[in-house]
Amino acid sequence: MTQSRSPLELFAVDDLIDQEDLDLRNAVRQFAADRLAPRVGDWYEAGDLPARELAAELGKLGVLGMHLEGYGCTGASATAYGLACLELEAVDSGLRSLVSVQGSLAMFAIWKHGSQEQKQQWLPRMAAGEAIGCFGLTEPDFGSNPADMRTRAVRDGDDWLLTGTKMWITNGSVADVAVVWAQTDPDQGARGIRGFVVPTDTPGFAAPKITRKLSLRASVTSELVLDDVRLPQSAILPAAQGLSGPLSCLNEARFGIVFGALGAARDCLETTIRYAQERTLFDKSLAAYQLTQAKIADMTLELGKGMLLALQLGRLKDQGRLAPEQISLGKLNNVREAISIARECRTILGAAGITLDYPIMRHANNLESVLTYEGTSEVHQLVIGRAVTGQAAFR
Ligand code: TGC
Ligand code: FAD
Repeated sequence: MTQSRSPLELFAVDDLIDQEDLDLRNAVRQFAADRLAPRVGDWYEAGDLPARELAAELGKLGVLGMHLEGYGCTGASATAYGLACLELEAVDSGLRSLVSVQGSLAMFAIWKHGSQEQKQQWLPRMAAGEAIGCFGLTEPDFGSNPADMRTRAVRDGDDWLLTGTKMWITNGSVADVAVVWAQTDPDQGARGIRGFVVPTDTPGFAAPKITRKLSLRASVTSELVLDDVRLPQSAILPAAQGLSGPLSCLNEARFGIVFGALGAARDCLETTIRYAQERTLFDKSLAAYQLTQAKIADMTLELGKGMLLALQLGRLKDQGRLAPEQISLGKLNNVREAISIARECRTILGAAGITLDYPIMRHANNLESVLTYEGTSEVHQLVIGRAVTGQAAFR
């Protein structure tokens, strides 16, 4: 028997990463191993997690809005942010989601499109994990097609009245602040879809938790019900006009998923290799069968290729050159391959693979959500299709 090497070591991917980014990655990896991995199975089984306690710890670690500058944010590179997502999702996609929604969706929306007052009021507390944010774009009838959303903001004197329902909103029931997207009437001085910063204790706002989920169970998912929520003019995000406002935030979160999904895949594959080495079947180790090795070799290849793609997208983002359709390449490929790796790993574990004693089926179930949120695989195929054919086929 020769010495075994981990799949990503084989690609020497760490050679492509700056030392500063590696240091941040290693700090998140250590935190994940010490504070998250031992507890995540219980959170998953319970269908809940201590979001407030975790937000405070993640804030201390410096990963909330870590790729943003100023307002108490770490100001790390995009690549470091991606690597942090990878380490968190190696524990559970729900934990990466908590961080993605806080930093890339709620904080980024305020950081990029907000007023100075909104930034000062929310960003330092959100970076520290003292305030939790959520991002309400999806509605019951408008997921892939947010352009036709029904939530409306209408003028009432100097105020806005917000009415509608948002669906599948991560962190909704535990949030202190919701960034909510709504249609506005052009006659009322605003243009199309606009974003609003809504403190969740505003009368008329409710966020019932969605239960009975079989995926992303270590994550809070909610409905947002807005019933004539009265907001001052200062609640509108001044710099976001039209659908490009929310879509610009999705770019950030999708980028994190490009790396994050590989974390889930890495955990599945490393767990499976260890299991196969220890499991004896018929008269030898499961890892010593050619059929097992063919599976492991193919998965190693896809994990490494996904990582090279993620690092290339990270490099482009750090250079300010990353286009949305390039993010779609990464989100489509890496989530699709991660779910395929999780399912293949499950076969190698046999019955043991279906339990919470191993992370594999938990990852596989989570990746069903990851495949759907932040743009379904089909939406990303259509984005890539439009980029290479020049023809939009969404409608
Ligand atoms: P389309 O006509 O293509 O574009 C409308 C306007 O938006 C601009 N734009 C973008 N801007 C920034 N980033 C992008 N990625 C952009 N894509 C388009 C575009 O230039 C245009 O601007 P303007 O100024 O000309 O008005 O829009 P469309 O209605 O045809 O839709 C295109 C489509 C289908 C790609 C888009 O609607 C889409 O991406 N749908 C998927 C929705 C989605 O991903 N929702 C995610 C909700 S959040 C979530 O899931 C959180 S999960 C928790 C977690 O992250 O962990
Ligand atoms: P639909 O849009 O109804 O799509 C159904 C199917 O039709 C999919 O296979 C889709 O690919 C396909 N389809 C759609 N359009 C086309 C087309 N043109 N051609 C061919 N096929 C098409 N949203 C938020 O705003 N904030 C959040 O924090 C958030 N968190 C989430 C957390 C979880 C756990 C989940 C599961 C979802 C979350 N979402 C959130 C919602 C998520 O973004 C949507 O579920 C997603 O955008 C897809 O919308 P939908 O579920 O309505 O599916």
